[in-house]
Amino acid sequence: MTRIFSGIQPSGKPTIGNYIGAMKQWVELQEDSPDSQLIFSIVNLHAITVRQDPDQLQERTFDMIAWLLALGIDPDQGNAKIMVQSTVPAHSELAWILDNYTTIGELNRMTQFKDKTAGQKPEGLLVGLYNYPVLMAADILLYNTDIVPVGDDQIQHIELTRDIASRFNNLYKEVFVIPKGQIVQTGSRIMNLQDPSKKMSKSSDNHLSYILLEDPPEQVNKKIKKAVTDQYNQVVYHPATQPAISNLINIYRGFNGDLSIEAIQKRYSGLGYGQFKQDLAELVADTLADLQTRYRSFREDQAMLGRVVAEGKEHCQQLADQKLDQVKQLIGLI
Ligand code: ATP
Ligand code: LTN
Repeated sequence: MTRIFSGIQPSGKPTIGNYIGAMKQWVELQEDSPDSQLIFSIVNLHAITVRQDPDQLQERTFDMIAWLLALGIDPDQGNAKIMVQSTVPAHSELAWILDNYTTIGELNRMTQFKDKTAGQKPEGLLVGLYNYPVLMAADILLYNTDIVPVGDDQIQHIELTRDIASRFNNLYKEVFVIPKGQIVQTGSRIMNLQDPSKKMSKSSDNHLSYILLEDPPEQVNKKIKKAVTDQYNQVVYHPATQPAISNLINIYRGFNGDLSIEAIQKRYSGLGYGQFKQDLAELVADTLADLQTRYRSFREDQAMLGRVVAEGKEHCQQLADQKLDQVKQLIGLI
């Protein structure tokens, strides 16, 4: 049986980057591999590596669960579970243990940390943000995970997880499964609509830089219309020389995978950016409108959301405690 684990931070509202790079893939995996065991975690302990408003963090945790349900993750169906990271203490406990099998040299190489702290004085940076990848390794390793479906920016963290796990296994015995990262073919890194050299991110300050899953059609239209483009006015896919239009093509494909890149280029040949942007806005807005209807009905059902949290906790605590006990025994902790 293949075990699949992934996570998303409740650090903001989910964007179409999260959807195309990660969440859509999760739903497909759930449907395509009925024999797999899947766990999707709302990683609220990761979210506190950046200061959060407590009430908002709680609300966003439930928002994120409702989004996963709206997209089609179905914990009642049996093979997929949704869990909130802070409800299973073994995540934090294993992270502390793995800290002692991870070097400062390894953490210094993490590009996400470097990007998130660029220009700040090292003295004031939080230890949690630095240590973030070790907690992620703990999340993954607790569940004998084989596959971790993520966006491209997380691959380096999964490589680190593999290194930590192998080091531990070599020192003691084969207690950890060595996981593999998995990214989607197109759209594994959706870029910022205002600056295609940066990743689209839900915690960006510029609301024109991202499209939220909850954005109404007017917002989607406005953001796509205002999205920066390249200078050629041709719908051509060439990420190196025409990154802005290539990003919009990736978004198009994220919402309609039936059209190949070639087919899109052909359809818009000679039409310029205007027509393409208009069609893209309509495609995105229509798809999101359907999802938003589903989202609202799940989000209103607080009793059901509470049940999902409780069941996820119960399922995961058992598995995680088993693994944690094995680890503790191996290193002499009682
Ligand atoms: P934050 O802005 O708070 O750092 P984020 O928007 O980058 O958050 P995460 O919660 O860190 O999102 O990521 C959840 C999943 O979504 C991860 O698998 C991540 O790789 C994926 N993801 C995030 N942003 C993008 C993007 N722009 N394109 C593709 N995948 C993405
Ligand atoms: N760091 C991830 C979120 C995350 C995660 C995980 C992803 C935390 N734990 C375990 C996959 C597996 C991010 O997207 N920023």
